[in-house]
Amino acid sequence: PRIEAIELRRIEVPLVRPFETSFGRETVREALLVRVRTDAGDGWGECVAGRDPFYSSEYVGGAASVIERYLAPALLDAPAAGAAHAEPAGDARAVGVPLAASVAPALAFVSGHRMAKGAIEAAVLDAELRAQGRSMGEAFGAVRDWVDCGVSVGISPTLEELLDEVTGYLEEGYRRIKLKIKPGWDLVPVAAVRELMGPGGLLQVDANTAYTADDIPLLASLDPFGLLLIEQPFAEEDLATHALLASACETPVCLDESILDAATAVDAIERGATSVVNIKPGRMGGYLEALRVHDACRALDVPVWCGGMLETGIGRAANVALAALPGFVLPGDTSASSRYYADDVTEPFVLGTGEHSGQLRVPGGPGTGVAVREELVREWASAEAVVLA
Ligand code: OSB
Ligand code: MG
Repeated sequence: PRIEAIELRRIEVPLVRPFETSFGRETVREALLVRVRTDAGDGWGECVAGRDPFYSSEYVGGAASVIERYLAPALLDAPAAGAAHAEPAGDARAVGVPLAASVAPALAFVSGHRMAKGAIEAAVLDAELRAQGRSMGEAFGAVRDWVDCGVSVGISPTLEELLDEVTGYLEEGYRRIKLKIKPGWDLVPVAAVRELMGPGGLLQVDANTAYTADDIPLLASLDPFGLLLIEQPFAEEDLATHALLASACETPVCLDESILDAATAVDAIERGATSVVNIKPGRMGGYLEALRVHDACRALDVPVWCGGMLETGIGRAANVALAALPGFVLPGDTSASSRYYADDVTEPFVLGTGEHSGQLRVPGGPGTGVAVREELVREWASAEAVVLA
């Protein structure tokens, strides 16, 4: 197939409750959706950048701009896949998606902007797989039909509200709780939630870079709470302090922001800075690089889990497919749509019941396997659609 047009659609979707992290508080998800039109049909992708450059240097306005000015023109001017851009060698699972595999090499001339690149690649992958009648799970190498789901719980105004929120999620069936922490909101909420869950409940924390090396003793004092992992306590660039913490505490250290691609994942593992990896495809430039990170971690026996960025159903569908790979041995931040949104731009993801309580089913239809409700994309638009052709 050939890419004929790339459309940028910005939407605002209200969150069912504010989501507060060490870097800010959001009440609305400002999402950037990308629709790719090919001669073999359309595909949708979701950019994981936030409204502001706080979690990452990328943000929605910057991603839209770099796509409009650099990325889309490069793809629209490129010859059909297979001609100029051969499929990268040695990448077993990209076989069969030559157009999607041609995207990253064609965009490599732009430095960084992985979230923007990843959104385009996801849309191309969706279009290409739909044209082939193959699901993302099948293309990625899924080994299960249902994935274990955790939930990421924001910083609360009070301990009481936190415990109410966590209680609700446990009643819904979530298999793991992740607490957002920051200096001043760490030991006390962790102790309270551990008490609520009992010793066997799966519990982990995410600091989103809010701590410094001076906090190593404090973070090590979380050890008695039996956490699954501590996610990204220090700055994105600072592998050394993560390695210091790892040698000073029992709780596994897990990197999120620092993992830019398979090479940085392997480097961080070899340096002892991470012993578990949060895989967020959007942060790594797309699902094909996420597969490489998965494979590299698996080869090193490092467990991975699927992160999330408050995705709408478009990004969620692809994340759930990815989380069905064998190396994803911990529950992901792949929560049901209702944890975020009263209404979604696709059919909602709903937790299973019975033996599938706390799980989401991997979509089986072609591409992402979900349908985009275009009337909602129009209704929720926060900017004019941009069509690049
Ligand atoms: O650090 O994992 C993170 C959301 C936005 C930005 C960063 C993060 C998060 C989450 C939410 O933790 C995960 C989810 O989508 O449920
Ligand atoms: Mg994180």
